[in-house]
Amino acid sequence: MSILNDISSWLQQGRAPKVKACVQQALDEGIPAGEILEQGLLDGMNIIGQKFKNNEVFVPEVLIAARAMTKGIEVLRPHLVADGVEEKGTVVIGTVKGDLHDIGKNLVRMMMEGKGLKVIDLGVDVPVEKFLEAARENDAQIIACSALLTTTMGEMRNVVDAVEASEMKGKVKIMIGGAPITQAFCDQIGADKYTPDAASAADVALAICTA
Ligand code: B1M
Repeated sequence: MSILNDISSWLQQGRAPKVKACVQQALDEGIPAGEILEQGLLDGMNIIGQKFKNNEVFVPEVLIAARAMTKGIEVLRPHLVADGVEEKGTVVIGTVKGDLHDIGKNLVRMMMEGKGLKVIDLGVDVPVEKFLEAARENDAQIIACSALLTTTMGEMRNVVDAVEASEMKGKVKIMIGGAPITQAFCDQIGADKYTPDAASAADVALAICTA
């Protein structure tokens, strides 16, 4: 069994110390950080997601798997984020109000930091006003919203509407993403950019900030 399979497997069992050790071992073996993320950590989390959907595992198992994933990402983080890159712009990021999922949002943040962007992370369950306040205070070019629930994705429309109604209209771009989000939804609510994954979110954010 390869080390990437081990990472996926330990993650599914929620064994954070094992996940950390295997991620470190994979790095020591010279496996690129992106590969460890995709084929180890994300592979394990996708399997857990599928089992969660099929009622084969429940919230506690998902939570400990998520914690193991976060620990693995901590080891990977310095390898995903380039050191000492000059800041090229400012992004305010958060998971929208009512939504507590933060793993994808954290990946987006890391990838953006890796592109040399300054990222103000507001965490989860972020109300509209907090996004606007942080963007205003930090003179951000982008507000980036993540949502994982069909019941919370509507909050993104509220962010768009609030920016439209403020003095920031036209100055700050709104990027959206998360599992239930699509380009069609982005068009429907009038957000500026939808991206399906963390890497493309970082590319688009950099393009906006350096345009
Ligand atoms: Co929840 N959950 N969850 N959950 N959870 C989902 C999302 C679900 C699809 C599971 C399922 O039924 N198959 C389902 C949503 C169904 C729906 O709305 N259609 C669901 C549900 C129902 C729930 C609860 C309601 C369960 C309950 O209590 N009965 C509850 C809600 C709590 C709340 O938020 N208010 C809940 C709770 C939880 C946990 C707390 C247990 C835990 C979250 C822990 C945490 O985040 N710290 C959890 C988890 C882990 C999941 C699954 C299994 C995995 C999510 C994840 O982290 N994926 C998930 C099933 C799944 O997605 N397969 C599920 C890995 C992550 C890297 O992917 O976040 O999609 P993701 O991010 C991707 C892209 O989407 C994108 O980039 C990332 C990768 O490159 N992306 C962006 C994300 N944000 C972006 C922003 C961008 C651009 C790209 O631009 C700004």
